[in-house]
Amino acid sequence: MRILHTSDWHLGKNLEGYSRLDEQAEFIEELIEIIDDKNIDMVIISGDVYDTGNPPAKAEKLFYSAIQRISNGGKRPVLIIAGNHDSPERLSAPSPLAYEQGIILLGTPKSIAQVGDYPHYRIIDAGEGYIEIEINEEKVVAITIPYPSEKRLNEIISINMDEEEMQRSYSQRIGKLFESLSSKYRQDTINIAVAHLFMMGGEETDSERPIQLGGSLAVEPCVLPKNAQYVALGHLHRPQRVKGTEVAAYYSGSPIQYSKSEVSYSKCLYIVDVCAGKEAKIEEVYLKNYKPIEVWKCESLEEAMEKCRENSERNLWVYLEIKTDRVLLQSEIKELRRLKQDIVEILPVFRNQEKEEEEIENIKEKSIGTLFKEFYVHQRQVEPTEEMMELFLSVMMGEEDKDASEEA
Ligand SMILES: [Mn+2]
Repeated sequence: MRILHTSDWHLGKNLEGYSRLDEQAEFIEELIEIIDDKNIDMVIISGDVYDTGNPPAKAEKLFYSAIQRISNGGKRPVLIIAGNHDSPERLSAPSPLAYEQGIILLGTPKSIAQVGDYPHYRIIDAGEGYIEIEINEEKVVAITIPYPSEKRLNEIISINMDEEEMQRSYSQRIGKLFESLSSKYRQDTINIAVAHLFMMGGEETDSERPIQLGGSLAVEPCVLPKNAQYVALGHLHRPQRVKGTEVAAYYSGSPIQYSKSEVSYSKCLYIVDVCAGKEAKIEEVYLKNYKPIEVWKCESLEEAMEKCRENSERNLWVYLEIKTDRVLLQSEIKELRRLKQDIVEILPVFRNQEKEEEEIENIKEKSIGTLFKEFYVHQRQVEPTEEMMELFLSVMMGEEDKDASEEA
């Protein structure tokens, strides 16, 4: 069986208020091309379909048309779990209509898919956290863990636990869940897991939003089910294999650069060739960069203007940093924006500010005597006499003694 793994679409997400829907629609087109080209049997989306629990209508429309086209009338099942950005209820609301279409939407770790014979596939068995699907005479058992928030796992999180205990028990609880659910795996089935989790040691970016406020409830890689042939993860936006485990566990990452911290690597998805009892073969497929984000650091306003002019035809999002001695005029900002579309931020970097920051750094390293001498020279244009230096230092010492006695 050939499975395609993608996640973190974040449909409806903006960049500093600028819509990314056009790029998201381009991604869907490329995705469907890949799916057709590569004869994919099943598609997995590991959460964060939307950017918010209440997505804009255009984002929902894009999602519905995408999954309808992917599933091809139910011939190619699509398994979707909710991420920390999705509303589980809202994401899974179309379920009664979706099964016939080959679309399986699971909102929470407790969600149970609807067993049934559908026109082109079967859901043979399902329960909290697992599903067995038959597609083209092959059977897949998938452990499914849509984003397990603290609230959704609150039975093990007690108020009296300290942070370390809480962390341990969260990870352990997920481990227990994997352990008990993996009893559904069999010799004659393809055994996989689909989860939206933050695995310890994973590389983060600026666009994920912490999975838990006030400290991440990270999961240790050692708790992943040993006998899973592939674990399709969602949450981290950089594609990566989970380190610290033998299990083939991957984050597909987001299909689009969602912050300027993501500009240094390519986006991708994974194609997994897997059959019962054999090691999975995993292929990384790189996606186009539909509209790159670039950060331009310019030494002057003139350089910034020139750069805008040179790149006026390129389809980009631009963060502009300009070194300057003064505040930029509205007319100058307007001119920059006229020359180059889609400048998402103009950041003036004041030369004085740089200098001041440098000076503050220097001050920390100097003795009080040296600082006094420099100040004196600055004020009077002559160096202080030795007597004056001694007097200053003795006054300073006296002050320190006084401070010390007052504190006691
Ligand atoms: Mn995400």
